[in-house]
Amino acid sequence: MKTEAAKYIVVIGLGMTGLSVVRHLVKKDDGALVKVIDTRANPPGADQLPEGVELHAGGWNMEWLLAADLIVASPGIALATPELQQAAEAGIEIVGDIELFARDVTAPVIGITGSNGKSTVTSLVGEMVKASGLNVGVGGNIGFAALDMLANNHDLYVLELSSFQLETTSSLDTVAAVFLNLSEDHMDRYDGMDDYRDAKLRLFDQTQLAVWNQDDPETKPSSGTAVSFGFAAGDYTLTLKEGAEWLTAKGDQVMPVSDIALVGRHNVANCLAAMALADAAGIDRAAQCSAMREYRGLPHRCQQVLEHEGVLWVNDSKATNPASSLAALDGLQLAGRLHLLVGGDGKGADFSALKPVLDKLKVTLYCFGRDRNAFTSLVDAPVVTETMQEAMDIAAKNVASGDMVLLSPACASLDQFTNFMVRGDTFAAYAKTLADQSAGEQVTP
Ligand code: UMA
Ligand code: ADP
Repeated sequence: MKTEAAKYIVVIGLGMTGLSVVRHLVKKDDGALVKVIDTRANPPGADQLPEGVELHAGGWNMEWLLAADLIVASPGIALATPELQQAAEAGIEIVGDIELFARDVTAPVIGITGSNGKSTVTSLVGEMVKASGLNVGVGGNIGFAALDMLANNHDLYVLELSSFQLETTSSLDTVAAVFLNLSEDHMDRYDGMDDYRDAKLRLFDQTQLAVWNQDDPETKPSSGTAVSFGFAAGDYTLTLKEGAEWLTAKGDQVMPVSDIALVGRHNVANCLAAMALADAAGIDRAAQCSAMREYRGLPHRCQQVLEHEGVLWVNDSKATNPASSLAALDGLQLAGRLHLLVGGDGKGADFSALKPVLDKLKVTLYCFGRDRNAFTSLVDAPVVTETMQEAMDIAAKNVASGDMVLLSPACASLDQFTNFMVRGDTFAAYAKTLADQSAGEQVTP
């Protein structure tokens, strides 16, 4: 029962975020009554709910919702959902997990958003802070709920923030925050690019230093203290030294680009952004350089998972929008043919930007998943299949030494997989199965 003193808090969505919110609220032990609603019939994490916390699954419970003093909504639930709109119109405050984090965090926070590169920059900055000897918490949209970090009392937090999380956040103070880039994504959740951009720009509202991308003017803040990064201009940029490109911070030539362990031009931009953030948090250059020399990146981002009979199998399952697939294809040089696997949940995106790059490559395009037909006009003679595995079966028969089979789907995975990690792991495992089969066929007369 709701009491006069206690707050009645309804958490919408279980999963990783909802569970972290419940754990946080229960731990506070301030008499709040906490209930959870999840529209899924079998929400993930139900078995881990602390005792005494009621769950309503498989639909909405408007009685609970409209009686709440505070609603904490998971990022997977759009604020435009009619039930949440009704609650907002009734004057009930709606926040997200990051807002709760912001209200309770006491150590400095670095915030990272953008359409692509968030996880890479978040983990790279985390490595830089670690190399400097500080106890760092790395979390948020990267896959570790922000509130779950608070109990560890870190010296500094590095938070990856999605536009969904920023929509429900209004008091996050950061020592530095970056908006890495803007490209089409999540058009099923936003009324166009301006709406999506505005959600991301909220990160700059209360930062001590806004870091933006000179090569993508849409990321520029309208006010406040700012620094920029960019290939040709900016406070963090590239300059030449004896014919070689160097990462250059505010005029200091810091490190040759060729020393960066991460591969790909987009990762040079990610390094420039990471340096700007690390500088703002007082991380010394030696620690920054040692992280950039060592850090090889996260799985599922252009990760080679197999080399078999001269064919490379590369898992870029995290390419969930057209710009991230473009980054994988940009400057790709192959002795043989590219077998590119695309498709899934297209989130309403326009894939035509891939065409000019595909035109330059010797490529066979395999289109799978729910939105496979959105890709078929990009090349002559696409291979169209229902599933990724069927596409891989056909690719395995088509490949020759020097070729690459690249999963860079430009789509979310949720139409056929639990998440992008499961899609990437499935790709890697099935590639090995196909390789074993072909090895078996060769020894069997
Ligand atoms: N859902 C329902 N009904 C509900 C609640 C959720 O149908 O009542 C569905 C949503 O439509 C969504 C899915 O369940 O598709 C997962 O949503 P969630 O809010 O339960 O997700 P969490 O498990 O809490 O994971 C979230 C982030 N997921 C999303 O924003 C969709 C994770 O980012 C993040 O790592 C985690 O919190 C910890 O902060 C994932 C992601 O895909 C990697 N993010 C998007 C992206 O990067 O493009 C934004
Ligand atoms: P995010 O967390 O924003 O999804 P990731 O670092 O996980 O970003 O990378 C997602 C995808 O985007 C991968 O395919 C990766 O190769 C690509 N990518 C990484 N950084 C950039 C960038 N700066 N610009 C474009 N694509 C990028």
